[in-house]
Amino acid sequence: MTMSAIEVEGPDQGVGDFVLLPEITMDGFVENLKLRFEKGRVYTYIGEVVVSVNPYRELLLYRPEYITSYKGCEFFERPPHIFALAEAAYRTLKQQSLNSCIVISGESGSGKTEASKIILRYIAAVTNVAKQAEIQRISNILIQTNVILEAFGNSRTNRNDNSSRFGKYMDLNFDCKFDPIGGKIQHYLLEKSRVVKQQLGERNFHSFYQLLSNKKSLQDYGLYLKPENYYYINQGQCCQVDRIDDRKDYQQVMEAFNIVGFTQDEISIIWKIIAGILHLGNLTFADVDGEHCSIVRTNDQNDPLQWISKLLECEPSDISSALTSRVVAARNEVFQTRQTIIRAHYGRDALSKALYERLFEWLIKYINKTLSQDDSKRIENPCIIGVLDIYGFEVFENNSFEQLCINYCNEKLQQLFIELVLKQEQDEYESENITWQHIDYFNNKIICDLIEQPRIGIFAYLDEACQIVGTITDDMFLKSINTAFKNHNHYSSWNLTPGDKIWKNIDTNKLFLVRHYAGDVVYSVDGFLDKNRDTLFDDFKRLLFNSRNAILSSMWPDGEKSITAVTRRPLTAGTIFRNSMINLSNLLSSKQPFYIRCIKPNDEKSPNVFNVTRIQHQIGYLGLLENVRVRRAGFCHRVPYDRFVQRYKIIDCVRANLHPNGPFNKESAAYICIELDISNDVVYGNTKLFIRKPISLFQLENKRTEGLQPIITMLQAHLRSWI
Ligand code: AOV
Ligand code: MG
Repeated sequence: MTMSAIEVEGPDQGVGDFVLLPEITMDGFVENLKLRFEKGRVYTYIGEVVVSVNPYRELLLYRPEYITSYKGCEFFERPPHIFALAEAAYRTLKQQSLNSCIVISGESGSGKTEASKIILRYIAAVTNVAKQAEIQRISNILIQTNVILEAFGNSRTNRNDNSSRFGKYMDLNFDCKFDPIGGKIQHYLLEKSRVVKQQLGERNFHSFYQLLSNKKSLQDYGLYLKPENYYYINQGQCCQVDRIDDRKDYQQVMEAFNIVGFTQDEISIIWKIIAGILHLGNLTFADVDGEHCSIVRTNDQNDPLQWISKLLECEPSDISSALTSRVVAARNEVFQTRQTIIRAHYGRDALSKALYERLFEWLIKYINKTLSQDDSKRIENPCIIGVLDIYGFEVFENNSFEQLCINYCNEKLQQLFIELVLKQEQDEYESENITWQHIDYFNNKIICDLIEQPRIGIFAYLDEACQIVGTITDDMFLKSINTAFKNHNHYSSWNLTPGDKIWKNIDTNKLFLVRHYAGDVVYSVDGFLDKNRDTLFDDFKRLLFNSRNAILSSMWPDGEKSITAVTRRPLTAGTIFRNSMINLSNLLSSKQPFYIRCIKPNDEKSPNVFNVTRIQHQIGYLGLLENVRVRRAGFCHRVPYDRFVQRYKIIDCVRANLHPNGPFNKESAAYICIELDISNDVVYGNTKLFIRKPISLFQLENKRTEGLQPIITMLQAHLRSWI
């Protein structure tokens, strides 16, 4: 491929920056997006924001020659691309010594995770000019960690075949030569309920199916049954998915484990835990006398208890008593109480979820250790680019506590976008000494408040309900929020009216609705209290701490403590999540932000369908039209003087006011503007030239092309004479 083939972006491909649209209307916006989508131009700018439409097919846009062509370039110098944004974030670091962050948002399946990987690939490719082995190692690990985290943290949902079920913020650290020297991953709330329960059409985490696809080792794990026969992975009735090759993915994960540096023992216990969880799902209980229960043994090669014991290296009797009884401490005495069959099943699921969660956390910790800087060469304050890839806004048939957290997280990001994009504009106009005009748009702070406010938000009511001693049910919590938010514009209690769709398995008396920025979501309150309390019985902690496997035992250090009455109430899941979101907002605000706004073109995962209604909805709630208006209200384009003169000097050189070698300053820029008669449309800031109307930018670009034409013709003639 030649460079020119990469460069070309003709007029039939729409405008590369929405600010260049003659008029800012929804129709115009969608038409431009569609035109570009059809031509495989899936990226378009709004100033420095990248709007990305999921192509749902492999594009040739990410090859090494593309990477090279974006290196060292300004945004507008090349066709819109995520590479340009990664380059800008990287340059911010290099030239202005500012830490930056890239915030990727958009609903589930819109392409956030793919975008984050494209960024990593770009950074890995443009750094390490000196080809140092250690820097190469770090770059490889950064890329390979994604393979591992996706296997254990992603899953097929009804929205996305590879849906992130945890939030991820990754700090990339750079040294004084701006090469990557390490990183740190922060994760947010893994949707662990998926380990034991999946909706129809959905799967458990990929890791389970990957393990089962590796036929060679199934004997070692006692996994003799077909995938459809394991309860923890068959509820969605789709163990096999067309677009997922579990076998190939398993091999990639194994390769990634090796590259990151996991030992054989570590790899072995990881898969043993996964297999152990599969067996736990098939372990059932028999009622003894209405009050007590016992584990059902099958006495054949599939006996779950025997395999759990073997894989987790715990005594069968210890597993049995942890699952069928509970040790309780009260008033300086220790009792053992027997569990009913319902409580035992509940305990089994709690144990499986916790095993998986601890494994996931251990993986992240392990990866962070590998990514942390070598103590001998530690740099105190490395430069940082943060990349945020979080679960997207989602609505399912049944939405629970996890969806409330996920959608709240998206509210927080939207709020940050509103504040920072506006603030940035204002700051820039201020620092450049320019006056500007305010644009109105919907501020979703009211919805964030509804959910997160101390004492009077939904999470606070939930915590309050969890703290009440005695029997308190999900319904009682629902009543309390129905009363509290009776008059809130973004909340409504949900009363069934004739004609409403009644979903299977959902108790319609347990619903409430939140009017999110991205649409209405009906939540079922069923299980809210339990998920928020997130209690894990000490019996399980002790059981796993006492495992003979040292690695597994190290995941359960809290199982070591002796049996005592609980004195302090641990923080609830909702509060932990809320706090982590507030911290995340603060962290992102402290860095120079860059945005990728992802759009999902259709719900069929098709490369050919551009569903206008769905897209209009996303443009609407992402506030993209307002974003363009804000960007244009003042100025459609701003550029530092040196860059401006470099690019457009050809226009004035003809008149010889300007020497080709500069100076590249405000005065030279003014010559060009006078020559083109656009002086009335520009404002001279302290360091940058601000252009108001897109037409002036067009004029500049046209004149530049005109000016270049004689040179190109001359060069072509010259070349011909050589052939
Ligand atoms: P998400 O991260 O935004 O959803 P993904 O990044 O997982 O979405 O994208 C969903 C699927 O769309 C991918 O698995 C690819 O098949 C396809 N896709 C996305 N971007 C591209 C691209 N640039 N080129 C080719 N295919 C792409 V979620 O994690 O569910 O919120 O929670
Ligand atoms: Mg994702």
